[in-house]
Amino acid sequence: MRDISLHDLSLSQTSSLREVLRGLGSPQKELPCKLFYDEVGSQLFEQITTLDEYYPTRAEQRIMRLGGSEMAAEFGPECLLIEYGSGSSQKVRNLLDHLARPAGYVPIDISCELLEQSADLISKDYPGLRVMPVCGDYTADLTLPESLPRSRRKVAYYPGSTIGNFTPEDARRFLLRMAEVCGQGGGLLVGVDMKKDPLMLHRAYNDALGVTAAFNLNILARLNRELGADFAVDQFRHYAFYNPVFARVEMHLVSLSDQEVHVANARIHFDRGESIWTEASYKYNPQEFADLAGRAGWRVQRVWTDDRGLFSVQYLEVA
Ligand code: AVJ
Repeated sequence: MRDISLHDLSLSQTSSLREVLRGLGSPQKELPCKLFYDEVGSQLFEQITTLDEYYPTRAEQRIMRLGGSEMAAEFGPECLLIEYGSGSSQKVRNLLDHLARPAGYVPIDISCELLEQSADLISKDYPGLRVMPVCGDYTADLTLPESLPRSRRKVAYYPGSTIGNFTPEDARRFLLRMAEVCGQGGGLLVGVDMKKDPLMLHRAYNDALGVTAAFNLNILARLNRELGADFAVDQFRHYAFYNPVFARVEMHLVSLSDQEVHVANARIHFDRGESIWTEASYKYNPQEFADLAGRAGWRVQRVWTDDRGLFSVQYLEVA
């Protein structure tokens, strides 16, 4: 069963143009990482998840495969599952396989093409499940459909350690919003990447095949395609590193020359060596994440990790 029509959002129609110009106009230039996920970028990300160096996806998949039935038991029967950043909707299958009479599944994603395909596949594989895809930017004021099915519990599912893309303060605000959406008795299953050997982190964001570099650079190609910008993509270098002071991986695009770029009506100057900061990916140990979530009204009920302690999946309830 499939409800709801998808409204497409292209860059120029959204607040994103303003965000782009503000980001490129600030002293440390930056672009919001959600801009990675156009159709090309979403495909590149899917490729990243298959790379040898990119351990998070495999670690999380394994945790989900082994723990899915325990997680579903925590949710209880007749829950409504709301997935933030559902992408290809693969991980959620480990939950859907075990849920007792789920009230429905609401996948939310910014890539409408991918969302549409994935929702169709889920509907086909789980006949009888109500699937209500919502295409949009959940970091903005996205509203869920009003006619959500009645349920015993709303459970937000936020996999992939995407929560690490927020600063801790923004993550706290977002956790607070999810607590509001889920309400009293609500649940949250969240994937959180953990602190570890910085060399392992470095490799995960600097893969040998250069897929992560292509993913990062695609953001410039996208601005060229959708905003008529004129970035010389070969004049920028993918640069990613782990910053232990902030416990985050930073991804940048560094200008290889003094150059001018036009975006909409703006002219933007780059010095050689100047960077655009495109992504932060914060890493937490379990106690740090529990403290952060606690400040947003959530209490950690249970934590699953892989045998190497690389990644965690945590179940929380509104306190
Ligand atoms: C899926 C957003 C969590 O930060 O590791 C992968 C995205 N960036 N390689 C991450 C990403 C570079 C990924 N998230």
